[in-house]
Amino acid sequence: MLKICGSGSIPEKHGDTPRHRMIGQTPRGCRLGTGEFLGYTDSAIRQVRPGNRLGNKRHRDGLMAIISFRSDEIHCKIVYYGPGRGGKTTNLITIHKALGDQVRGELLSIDTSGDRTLFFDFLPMDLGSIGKFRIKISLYTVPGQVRYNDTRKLVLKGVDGIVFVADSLEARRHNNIESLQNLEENLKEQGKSTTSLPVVIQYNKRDLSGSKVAVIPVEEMDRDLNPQGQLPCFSASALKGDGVRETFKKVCMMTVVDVSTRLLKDKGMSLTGS
Ligand SMILES: Nc1nc2c(ncn2[C@@H]2O[C@H](COP(=O)(O)OP(=O)(O)O)[C@@H](O)[C@H]2O)c(=O)[nH]1
Ligand SMILES: [Mg+2]
Repeated sequence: MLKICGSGSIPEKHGDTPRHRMIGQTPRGCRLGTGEFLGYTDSAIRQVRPGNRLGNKRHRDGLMAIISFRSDEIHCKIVYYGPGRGGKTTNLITIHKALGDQVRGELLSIDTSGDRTLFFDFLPMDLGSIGKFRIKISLYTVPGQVRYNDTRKLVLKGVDGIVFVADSLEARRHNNIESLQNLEENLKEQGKSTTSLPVVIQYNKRDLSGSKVAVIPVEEMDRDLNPQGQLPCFSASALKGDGVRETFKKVCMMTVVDVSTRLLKDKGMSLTGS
């Protein structure tokens, strides 16, 4: 269900940092993990306290596509979901690096008992606006390991669009299937499903096909994860940057169209711009 907010914590202008300051201070000695190999340093990924942002009213209530009249923004939430070690963080870091300073917010991290949830906001300049409202998109990753399901549920609250990052390694086949089932179960608790939301599937680590490690053929991944063929799928190598942009562009487009369609129905607004 859509909710319109009279005011909110979204900064008046992009580039302001009050929201990030509200969340917490940069901790000393925060560890980086996979960011390191992509050239991200401690200062580029800021760690914030768990609970503050993820536990705010919007996420608790599971509301979708927040509208802030104060900042004239419609806020959409896209979550990168999938098995642990599949490449979600690599996707997010690659996207963050590719976006210009003018449109992207700071890359933030919440440490959730050993694994991290990364997120940042950005203004997609090429997706136009809805009525007088600018569109703002937040990208999130979830921790993939089975034991972090509570965090995944929290991150999924209020989701407007999903990228399911599947691991092409044969050894991870079962983890892909299990993670997709887990996504359906968690969405069901919010009264949603992968058929009611914009969902894009990414077959990641395709750079490993032809190498010594066994890789699942794309057709088999289709049979496992997209048997009806109704979801858009992209082959990718997040490590090399291949397919990351295409996946990201598709989910943004689908999400903005879906949100604007719902708004149009509810409030008589329309999507304008290019
Ligand atoms: N060969 C290859 N390795 C990748 C690719 N994407 C991610 N990785 C590696 O897989 C590991 C897990 O990646 P990460 O992004 O942390 O996965 P996450 O747990 O889903 O966030 C890291 O060592 C990455 O370097 C890819 O496209 N190809
Ligand atoms: Mg990760």
